[in-house]
Amino acid sequence: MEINKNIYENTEVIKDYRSDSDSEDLYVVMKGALETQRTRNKKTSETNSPRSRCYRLTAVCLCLLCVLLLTVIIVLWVKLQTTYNSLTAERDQLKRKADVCCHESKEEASRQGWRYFNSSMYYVFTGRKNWNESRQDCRERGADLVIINSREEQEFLSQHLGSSQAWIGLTDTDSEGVWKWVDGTALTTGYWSSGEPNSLVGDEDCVVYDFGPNTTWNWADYPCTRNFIWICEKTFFC
Ligand code: 2F8
Ligand code: CA
Repeated sequence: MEINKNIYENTEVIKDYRSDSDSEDLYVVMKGALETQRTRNKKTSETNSPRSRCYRLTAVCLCLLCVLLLTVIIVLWVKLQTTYNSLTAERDQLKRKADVCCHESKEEASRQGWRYFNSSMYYVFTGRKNWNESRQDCRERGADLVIINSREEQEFLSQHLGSSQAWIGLTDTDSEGVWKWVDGTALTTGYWSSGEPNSLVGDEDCVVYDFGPNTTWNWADYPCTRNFIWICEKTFFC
């Protein structure tokens, strides 16, 4: 500050005693230098004020916080990615194991005489049982009484499986006239024999498939307590 003051005073002196163009130039240069110095001094005092120190501190803190947050995010992302990768690998391995197991079960069922059609395997069991006992037997074999979802399936059964009347997984026990499959789905297309269902002897709540000459329209309702052979179906997802 003292130096600036001197410069300024000297400048004034030079101004007073200027006599030619050189001293005029010197006066301009020194005045300019003085102004520059003044501006610098002002800036320095502003930068060193408590408020600006506080701003700087806040900015540094914010920067550190950002870096910290970024680090946390990166660490979490890497951890998440690692977990995702290991879970995916585990899932793929389980899928492969399940697939192998499924193929082995299919082969085993095939060796035992089950017939394959469109993701399912079928077997006609020739002991005679009522509808509930037949269903129970299927379930004990990891299957259920057959559910017929298409004309192809209906006709496949007649081509490949037996020559008698057999229980299928259709019943209206819960509500008379409302036919439901064993998986709880409603009957949409029925392949009833002519005149069926007729509840001829009173309560005929269960359905048989008649392995007769008609390979399509061959269902009839019968009392569930009657004994027939039965058709089980296992579905395979491999
Ligand atoms: O025993 C009941 C059963 O009797 C007949 O089949 C043998 C009836 N069929 C016809 O009348 C064509 C079934 O509808 C009936 O359930
Ligand atoms: Ca009937």
